[in-house]
Amino acid sequence: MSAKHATITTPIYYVNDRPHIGHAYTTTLCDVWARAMRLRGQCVFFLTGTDEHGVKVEKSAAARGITPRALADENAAEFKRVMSLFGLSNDDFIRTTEPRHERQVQALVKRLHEGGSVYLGTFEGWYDEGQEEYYTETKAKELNYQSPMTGRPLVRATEQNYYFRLSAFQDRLQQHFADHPKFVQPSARQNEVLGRLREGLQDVPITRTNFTWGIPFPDNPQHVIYVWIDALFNYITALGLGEPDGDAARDRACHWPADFHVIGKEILWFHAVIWPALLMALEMPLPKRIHAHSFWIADGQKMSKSLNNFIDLPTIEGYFAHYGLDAWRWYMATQGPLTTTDADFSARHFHETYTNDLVNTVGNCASRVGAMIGKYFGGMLPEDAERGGPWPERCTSATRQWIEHMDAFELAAAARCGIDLLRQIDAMINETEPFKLAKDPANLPRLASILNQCAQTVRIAGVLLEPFMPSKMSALADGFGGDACRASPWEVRSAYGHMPAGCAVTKLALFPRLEPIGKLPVG
Ligand code: ME8
Repeated sequence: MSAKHATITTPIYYVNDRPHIGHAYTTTLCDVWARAMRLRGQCVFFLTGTDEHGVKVEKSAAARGITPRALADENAAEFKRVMSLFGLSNDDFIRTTEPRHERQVQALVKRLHEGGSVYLGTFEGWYDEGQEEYYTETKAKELNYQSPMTGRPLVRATEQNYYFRLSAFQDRLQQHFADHPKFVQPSARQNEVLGRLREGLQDVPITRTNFTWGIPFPDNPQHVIYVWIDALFNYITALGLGEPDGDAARDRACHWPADFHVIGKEILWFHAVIWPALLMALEMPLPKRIHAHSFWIADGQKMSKSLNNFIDLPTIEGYFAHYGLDAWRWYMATQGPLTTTDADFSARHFHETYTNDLVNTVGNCASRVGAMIGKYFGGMLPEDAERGGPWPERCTSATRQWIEHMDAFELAAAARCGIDLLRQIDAMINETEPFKLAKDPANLPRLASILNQCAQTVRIAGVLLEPFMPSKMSALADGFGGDACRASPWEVRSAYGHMPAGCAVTKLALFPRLEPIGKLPVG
């Protein structure tokens, strides 16, 4: 049987901005999921990249006196560097200025044009220059004719453009939402989209003539393909689907449809309505799910360029240096704005999470169990005459729930499955008091069973936590069974009792107790 395919994508990020916490967040979430699916033996394709065309890039480049391509090259390189700094395991990094992308976008747009879903016409509407987005009259009025992002007035704009016949897909989209109640998650977001969808859809312009930094419309190059249409196509151009006979498609077509497009809430409309309609027009399958998370905010305030309060790369690197990369990933995946509420990033909360979850629970549990096996059994896993007691069932159930949560992209809940096992182990140690049992040799068999059960369970918890903290959990796996256990396929690795009696168990110091980051001497 061939492995199940698992495909996940991040938005592709604008190169007119430096990488910041928002980009790190979405990409880390996808990375956790991708690692979880790889752990389960699935054939994963995890895609990220950069969105490099459009007026914003053209303007930022002009402001610096360089060409748009020079700006794009510089910032795309920076995004790539950051991805590797963060230990992100993406399988591809697509840039929209790459020939493979540009070629396919033209081919796809040509197909849409020839099929009648794209036509030439005149458009007039309320335009948000900062966001490069048109609004309907109703929406513009609601916004008081001001950009919701920049506050600048919307302008009345008229253009001859190519339009995408979005209005033709209203019924099919509504039907798709009705048939797939989890198409957009969280469900509150699906309702939002559906509400707006019911207001009716208008055709949307998909080309511009007011700038040149973009992909020319096939056979009419003074029209440039609108950056959003160009960008959305990345999800299939990376798989080669715009050239069905090409090499990329041969290897990668199996990865469509994607399981998840993970995005921030601000770009949901494009992903939940425009993108599916484009795919319908191309007669291609739709992605299975779109997960729109909320925002990191800082001290109760929206992070924005104008407030200059983004948690930027140097700040993030400060956290890496102090707490380590895995602690950062843990905080992102378990405390972030994964659902409908924004999450406040605070140094204090970070520190509390680090101390409670990682020092006091994961680190402490692994170190206690390793230390006792060292002390009472010379560092070798003792026999368990009780055959695991309640623990095999507890571990199986935790693993089953972990799988369900991962499949649903409930990452914080999946993380809890691992942490809860360790908390239960801690509780058992406190209850059974092995250090007291050890005083009487008659208790040796009982002591052996308890510590075997602890070790087996710690090892499984480590497996469940591995996608979140790959390097720390690799160290844990070294101490609990080593390569012999790690090299096994998922079914074996995730099974209770996989560590044989007699194998080495070592005491580990995974997460040192630290001072809060703010209390460090500066400089
Ligand atoms: O929108 N909290 O790119 P972009 C959490 N190029 N996530 C955040 C965030 C925050 N405060 N701020 C940004 C674009 N993000 C387009 C996308 S896709 C075909 C084209 C994350 O560079 C979040 O994932 O502005 C958001 O959707 C993305 O960064 C926007 O990145």
